[in-house]
Amino acid sequence: MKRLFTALGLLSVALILVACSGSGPNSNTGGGAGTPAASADPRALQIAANDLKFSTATLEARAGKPFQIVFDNQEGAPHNVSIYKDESAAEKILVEEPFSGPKTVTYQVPAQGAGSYFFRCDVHPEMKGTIEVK
Ligand SMILES: [Cu+2]
Repeated sequence: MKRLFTALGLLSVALILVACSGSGPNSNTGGGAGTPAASADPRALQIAANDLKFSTATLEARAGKPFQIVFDNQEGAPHNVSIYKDESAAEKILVEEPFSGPKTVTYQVPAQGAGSYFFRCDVHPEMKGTIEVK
């Protein structure tokens, strides 16, 4: 029985070590709120929402490579960052559930070809911008 407790003790130490080693040099991803599995890529695109506005209207990503968007919703109003082929929003590239802040969520965006893409908050369509992929 004593051996079992020792094993459990070692296991919890291991879990704590794993939990602590998760945060890399990028400290911009909030206090462990968002998605637990995704460790933030240092090249991840950064965008925030506050006062019903995005912090930027232009994002840039590399063509042919999956990329991440770290979205920091700083207010209680629900927002998302949805990506569409163009402003008609007819062709979806990434559409995730809007969420209320303050909270940071990291989106995983599949690789895209070079071009100019449209993003918006689906709740507030006047919150919008362009992702340049090149
Ligand atoms: Cu919104």
